[in-house]
Amino acid sequence: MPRQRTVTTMCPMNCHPTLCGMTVTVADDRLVGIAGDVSNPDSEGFLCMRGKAAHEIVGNDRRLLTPLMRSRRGGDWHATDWDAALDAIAATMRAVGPGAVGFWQGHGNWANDYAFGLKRAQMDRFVNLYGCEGWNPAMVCWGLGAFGAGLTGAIETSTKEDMSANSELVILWAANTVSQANTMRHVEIAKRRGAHVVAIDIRRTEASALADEVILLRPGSDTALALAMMHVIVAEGRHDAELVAEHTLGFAELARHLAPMTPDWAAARTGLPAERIAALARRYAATRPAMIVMGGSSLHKGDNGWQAARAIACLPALTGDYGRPGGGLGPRHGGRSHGAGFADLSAADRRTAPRRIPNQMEAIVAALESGAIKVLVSIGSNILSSFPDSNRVRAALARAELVVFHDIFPNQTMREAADIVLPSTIWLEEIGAKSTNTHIHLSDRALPAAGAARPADAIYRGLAERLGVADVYPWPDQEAAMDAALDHPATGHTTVADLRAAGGRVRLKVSDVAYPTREFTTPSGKIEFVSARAAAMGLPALPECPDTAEGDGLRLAHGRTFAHFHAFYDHARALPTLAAREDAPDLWIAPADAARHGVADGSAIEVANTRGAFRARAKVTPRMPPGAVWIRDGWPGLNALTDGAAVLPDTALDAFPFSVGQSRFGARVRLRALGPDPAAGPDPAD
Ligand SMILES: Nc1nc2c(c(=O)[nH]1)N[C@H]1C(S)=C(S)[C@@H](COP(=O)(O)OP(=O)(O)OC[C@H]3O[C@@H](n4cnc5c(=O)[nH]c(N)nc54)[C@H](O)[C@@H]3O)O[C@H]1N2
Ligand SMILES: Nc1nc2c(c(=O)[nH]1)N[C@H]1C(S)=C(S)[C@@H](COP(=O)(O)OP(=O)(O)OC[C@H]3O[C@@H](n4cnc5c(=O)[nH]c(N)nc54)[C@H](O)[C@@H]3O)O[C@H]1N2
Ligand code: SF4
Ligand SMILES: [Mo]
Repeated sequence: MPRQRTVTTMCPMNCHPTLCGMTVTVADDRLVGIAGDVSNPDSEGFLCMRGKAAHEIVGNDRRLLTPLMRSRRGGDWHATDWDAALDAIAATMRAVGPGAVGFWQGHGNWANDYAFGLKRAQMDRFVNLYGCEGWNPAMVCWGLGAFGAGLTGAIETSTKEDMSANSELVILWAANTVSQANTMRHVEIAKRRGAHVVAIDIRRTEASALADEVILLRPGSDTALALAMMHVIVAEGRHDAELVAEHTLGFAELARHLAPMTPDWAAARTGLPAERIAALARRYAATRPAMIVMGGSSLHKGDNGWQAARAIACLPALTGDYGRPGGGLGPRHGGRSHGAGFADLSAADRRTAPRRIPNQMEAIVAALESGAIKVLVSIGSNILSSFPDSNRVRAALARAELVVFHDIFPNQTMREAADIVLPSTIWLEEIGAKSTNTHIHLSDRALPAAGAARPADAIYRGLAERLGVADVYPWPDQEAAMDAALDHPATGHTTVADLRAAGGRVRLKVSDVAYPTREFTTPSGKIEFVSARAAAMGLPALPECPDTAEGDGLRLAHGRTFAHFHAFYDHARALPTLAAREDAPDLWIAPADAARHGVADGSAIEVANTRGAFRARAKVTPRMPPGAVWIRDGWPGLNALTDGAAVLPDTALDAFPFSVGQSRFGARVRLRALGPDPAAGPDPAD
């Protein structure tokens, strides 16, 4: 009998604020089983179907296990070794110079690092010390929403435990079960305690099942709803005048500004009856404490941009809910608790060259187009799938001299745009840690590296050695690097050895309630209804609802499902369980819109606009209101439809430590029936 041992680790997907504990059993360096970690206080043994499917990563015959090179894109790959691959990369980098080299990272780099930030910082450290370009990935994800909330003054979030213990009203504002399962367990506890639950979405979601009330509005109209709620609260004197006077800036201007933004005004924009809007505002004002669980990403893609977050974050300030247990803003992707932090090892203060290409998605694409960036190294990101306006991105990548790709499976970006492939270790073959809003969890190494797979730090070390860059990896090993990152008051200066001794985790020294002292994240330290900082950036000082051009066609809205993590694992085709669960891209269409376009449920359709076309399968469902369509992200080719234009001017990019230069991701689309056979749709593996 081989000797079995059990290792405590974390699921390799980053559904933050949900991150789930996992125990793996190994025998003779082979995986025997994966189970939910019942001792994990965040997930309490829960693993969703994606987490359970993670065992299909191990020993998967589609895995990348050797470095690959090809002499021209579209040509055949041939196997090589790390030394030859790194020699070739370093030679091109030397030839073009640091200024023409860019490093980009995505979620794959944080499979056992999310919200700990060591692996993210290790890329940045190489970038800073070598003096090349490198961008902060928050901009593709949660940065824009945090920017809007941050202008108002509320970036921190309160914990799920605070919600279940204290909230009397929970508003799930573009937040869904499939993207943050562990939060929802606490919504259920709050509900059993008597809390009222409202879900605001553009379609009837999985979270609707939890809700006492479901409010379905037009995509991108959330700013109008939030402003009209503020109008009702202020016009009817339902705000907390004392706390508003003490902790906010610009209330009188806000009150004047809100005057025309009546429920009728918002009804025309949201499609909701005015009485419904007024009733929601009155319930919100009358119920203390009330927690708004604001979506992290999908809410801020398309017409809302940052404005919805800016406006929604004003609501708890009117009712005096910030700093109150059970009140304010709840768990959000990318959000952190009060007091959270880790040591920053990115050597940002030692950058050897000024930055030239800003943290702006569109600027990266433009830099590839102009030749300002000639070498792109992509670590754990499927950029052709995740960036909008992908036809433009593909053409931009085609101009690069060298595209390097570090991943565990092939995907669209590798097939269409890469020149050199470096195989990555999987989460079980590395040591790392992941942080929830309350804990730091060790994700310990369980298996030896398969084939020639190596972690990302092998790239930085190998290139630094060849290019003569000092101090890129000043630690004896990754465990020592982790100890350096853990050396922070928020962890109690813990170490990997301490974490192991404590069963894999320590509680962070954080407050469950955000802004417990009501010192906010603004220049004034108050909640800023009027923001001089916004005005200085050339943005409106007060929360505003931009009039979005209507345009032709159906609005395309985004989100997640149970069966995918973005485009992980070759767009989920490499894991049989996930591929079987979603065998083709389903586009949600309202019955009336489907009838108008002659589209039948389950039939193949073309979704198109002036930027591009995408083939999908029609999911005709009364859960989707007319006027919009919805699809989950991560399908190859989907982003051919979406808008890559920058949302914010460059003047706004440095307001916060995280990056905010998101592209719009908006799209209006038209549908065309292709026939009854869904097999006419794309095979993403092609
Ligand atoms: N249309 C549309 N586009 C979107 C979104 C949307 O809602 N709609 N959402 C956006 C958001 S919020 C995000 S965060 C981005 C995500 O964008 P990215 O961060 O680029 O994520 P993926 O496209 O899934 O690419 C991640 C890659 O990492 C690989 N990977 C997995 N594990 C490992 C590992 O251990 N090591 C390495 N090296 N690689 C690994 C996966 O196989 C995958 O190919 O997409 C954005 N794009
Ligand atoms: N299963 C799964 N979970 C994930 C991820 C994943 O890929 N798969 N990715 C993780 C990452 S990186 C991120 S950024 C987060 C995403 O975090 P979130 O944005 O919080 O979650 P989503 O599920 O993408 O979107 C939530 C809801 O927003 C709705 N929505 C879309 N547009 C609008 C709108 O204009 N107004 C309103 N009111 N609602 C709208 C969608 O219908 C969806 O139900 O999820 C994380 N969790
Ligand atoms: S919810 Fe996310 S983190 Fe939890 S098991 Fe599922 S995929 Fe993993
Ligand atoms: Mo994201």
